[in-house]
Amino acid sequence: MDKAFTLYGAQGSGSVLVEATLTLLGLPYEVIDAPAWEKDPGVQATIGRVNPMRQIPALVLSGGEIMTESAAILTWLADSHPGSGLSPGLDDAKRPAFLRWMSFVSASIYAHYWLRDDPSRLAKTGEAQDYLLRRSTQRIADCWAMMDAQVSPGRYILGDTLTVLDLYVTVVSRFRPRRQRFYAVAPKMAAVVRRVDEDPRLTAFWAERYPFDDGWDEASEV
Ligand SMILES: N[C@@H](CCC(=O)N[C@@H](CS)C(=O)NCC(=O)O)C(=O)O
Repeated sequence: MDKAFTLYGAQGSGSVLVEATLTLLGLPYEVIDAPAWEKDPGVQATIGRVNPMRQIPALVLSGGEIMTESAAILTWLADSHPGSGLSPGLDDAKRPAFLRWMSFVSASIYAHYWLRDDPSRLAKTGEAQDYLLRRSTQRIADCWAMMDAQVSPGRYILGDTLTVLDLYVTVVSRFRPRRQRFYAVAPKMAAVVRRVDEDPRLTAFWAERYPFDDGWDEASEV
């Protein structure tokens, strides 16, 4: 079968969000490996061809249109397959909360990783870079805590149906400072992400694209 989607991504990165969504939807896709944080000119040229921001994920649709921005990609994929339940519909009472938290994870948490992937972008000395990393780590933890205090999960964040918001939180909470820190500041969502980690539909997928290697959840200082 033709691959309807081409995804620029990398193992253990934000592209895993999109890959997990495509996997749950049963949609064919191919991944072009482009670990965008690497300075390698070949990698930079590869991702630069589809995303001038030189960031992943970047999704090329069957008609050639390019989508970047993880929250937009996930929302669009889920909305395009309403039978999947992966997003609340436009007239669903959970829709405002869905949009609110999708945007929140993107803007208030994931956006920090432009700095974190290369702190020299904003600070010159090692000391200043270390300071920025520590402060952004704290900010990320604070944002998770604020979100956790304002949601009332059932089996999943918005109730008892898995949505792409659950995938979003599950994957982004694995980025540094990693899960143990997340579990400490976001106890309600901790139960949800553990459930998504263990979803049998994704067992083989996680093993290949974001394996639970030794020490995968250990908290890091920065
Ligand atoms: N706003 C983007 C952020 C994407 C992002 O930060 N991707 C990281 C990888 S997880 C990246 O490409 N980092 C490389 C860089 O910024 O140089 C989105 O939501 O998709």
